[in-house]
Amino acid sequence: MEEENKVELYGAWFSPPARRVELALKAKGISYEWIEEDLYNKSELLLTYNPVYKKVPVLVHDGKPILESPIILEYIDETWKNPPHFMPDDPYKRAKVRFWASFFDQQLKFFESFHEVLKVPGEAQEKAIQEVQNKLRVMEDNIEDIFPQGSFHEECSNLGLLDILMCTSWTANKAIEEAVNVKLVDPEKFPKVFSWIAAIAELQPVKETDMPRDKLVAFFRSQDLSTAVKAVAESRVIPEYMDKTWKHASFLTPEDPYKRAPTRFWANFLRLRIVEQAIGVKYIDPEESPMLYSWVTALAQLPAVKELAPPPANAT
Ligand SMILES: N[C@@H](CCC(=O)N[C@@H](CS)C(=O)NCC(=O)O)C(=O)O
Repeated sequence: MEEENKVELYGAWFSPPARRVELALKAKGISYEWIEEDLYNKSELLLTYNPVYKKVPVLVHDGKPILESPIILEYIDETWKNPPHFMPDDPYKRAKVRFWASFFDQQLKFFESFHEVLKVPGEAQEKAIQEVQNKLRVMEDNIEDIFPQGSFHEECSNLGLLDILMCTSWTANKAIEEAVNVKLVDPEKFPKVFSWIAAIAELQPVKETDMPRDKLVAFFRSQDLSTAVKAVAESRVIPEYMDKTWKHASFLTPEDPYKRAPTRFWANFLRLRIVEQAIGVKYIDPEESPMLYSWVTALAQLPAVKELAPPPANAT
């Protein structure tokens, strides 16, 4: 028989959605067991509890799994009715909180869109930064809709659902800013958003559940594709140079310029596959593109390619 009121939280140390749930449990004074998942080698239990997304966080309460962090936060609020109350009583205010929570997760994507900035080099990175800032601008310009009195501090003393969403991505986002060396939540451009986050960050349960910043910076630096992609992309030039210089073993680029063009074009896919292996991010879906996937997978298995490929990503 299940132990009554047993609470388990499946999370990953670097996961802002998992931190949301941890902060909610801490703020309400609920005892729980944290179960660290290796997201590159997921446990059978995680896959059983969350067969749809196979993601953390999963809250297991008395043996019942609850999925998706905003839904988990509401579940916690409705099950443990002591303060802080994450949702307002008034249905209209509740609707507004849900509206902004949805904007936060579906549009601003406070963590994912920052993470996107890590994955792309050069102009694409500038575009990704611009996109994040356009969404932040929407929040900045509408902050009175979130806090009608315009007072964050007063409202922050009762940690609400939006506060939780905002502050649990903050340390990870700052770590990304540091790893990539860009300022995304610029206090001068977004003073209201910035001071909101700064006020929540001072609350005790927020401090207690904060993520290890240095470890995050190192983790994100190891994932910084803006430099990794550049290195691999430039490495495509070298085989062509070798081919042209030592002509006795020409195996890489066809002589015919027309044939050379597609070779260069498709070389990108091999590059992506190697990058996938290095950082554990999937670009080529084996179900959507089975032939392409099996070709690049076979190539990546060649001893010469294998020997030189970067080591696989390690999540822990
Ligand atoms: N919408 C989900 C997002 C959860 C999520 O993206 N979790 C990531 C860690 S930050 C994960 O488990 N990734 C594993 C994977 O994608 O395979 C939530 O809010 O709970």
